[in-house]
Amino acid sequence: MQQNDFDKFFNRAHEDKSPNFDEHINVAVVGKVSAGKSSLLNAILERGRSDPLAKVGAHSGVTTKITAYKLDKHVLIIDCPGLDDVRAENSEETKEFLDSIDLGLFVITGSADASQKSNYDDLKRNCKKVMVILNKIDEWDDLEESAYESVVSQWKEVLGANKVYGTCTKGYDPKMRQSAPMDIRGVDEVKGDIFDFLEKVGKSILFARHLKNKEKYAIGIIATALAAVAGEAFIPGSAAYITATQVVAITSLHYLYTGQILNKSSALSLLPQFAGQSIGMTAFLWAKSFLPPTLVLDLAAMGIAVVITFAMLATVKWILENGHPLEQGDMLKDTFNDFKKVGSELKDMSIDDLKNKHNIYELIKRLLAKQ
Ligand SMILES: Nc1nc2c(ncn2[C@@H]2O[C@H](COP(=O)(O)OP(=O)(O)O)[C@@H](O)[C@H]2O)c(=O)[nH]1
Ligand SMILES: [Mg+2]
Repeated sequence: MQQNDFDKFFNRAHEDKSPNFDEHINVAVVGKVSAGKSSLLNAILERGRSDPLAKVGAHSGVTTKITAYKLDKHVLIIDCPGLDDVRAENSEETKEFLDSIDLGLFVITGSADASQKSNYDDLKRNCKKVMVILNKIDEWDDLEESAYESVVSQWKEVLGANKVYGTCTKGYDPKMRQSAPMDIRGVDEVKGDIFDFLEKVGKSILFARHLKNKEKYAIGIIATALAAVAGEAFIPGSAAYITATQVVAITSLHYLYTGQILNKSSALSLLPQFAGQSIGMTAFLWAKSFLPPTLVLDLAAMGIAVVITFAMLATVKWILENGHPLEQGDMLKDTFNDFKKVGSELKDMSIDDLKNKHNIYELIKRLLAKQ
């Protein structure tokens, strides 16, 4: 394979795989005052009592009915009793928001209330996806299990919803005793489904960046890349495809930890540095140095490509997590060599094992903890 072919394959694959960092996510959190919308938002974003994003509990009669949280220029969350309150604002920004709401979180509490149906329908009409969340499930803690189950089915019936998530998000009210425990339940399931949805529309990374704990998402990026590399080893142009996978994963990790978009050529120029050969070596020569120059790889080369990709991405994750700049060649090289040893057991894995998302996730987590 020649440099020209490599570039051609690489550029095409890079374009296919790269997330669109210019996208926007709009989220509407809708529910009555005091339903726990602010608390839920804090819990979803993994905030603690001491660093909430949304102020909990304080409701003065004069505050406006809507609160907007602009997490960055890509992510806007609006918290309100109903979309009509957003319409009433009637600004350029609210119009844009209303025209493209990705996700609606409809927050309810207590026993079923048919008067909420029109609000819910309005939300459904205006969002790509709506999730109904019954908050304050601790209200049923002392009752028979069936009491909670029947309230859930009543809510489903009055709203015409097929799923109701149950959550508890108690603990963010500054009026609470310092020693009172946080009581967070059901939020992981909500978060998981939010991410599945955002993944489908290619926007999950824009949201993940705002989580306090980025480890899980970072491991997901590495797992996806390793499965891709294993599959790409046997297709024509494999070295270029594998390089594109590596570059996209590096760019994604970089965005997750820093919020900055690393451009393609900067990411490409990092690759040879893992081998400590930064001067004059192109990504093409780097790929050739560990992959045979044929168009199609063999099984042994696949194992090497997987280990090297793991070591590279684990290194990038480690460096970013620890707040170091990526440009430090010596640090890249030393950390890369450490992770190459740690990752050597990946060499003997079958493609099927590498493509089993759950297993590979657990394995990567274990390997990362070894370092
Ligand atoms: N018992 C209980 N109280 C909660 C729960 N979630 C929030 N709260 C409390 O409900 C009150 C209103 O919460 P807040 O998040 O400000 O609601 P919002 O007006 O919808 O934003 C606060 O005192 C919260 O501490 C919960 O799951 N259970
Ligand atoms: Mg609130």
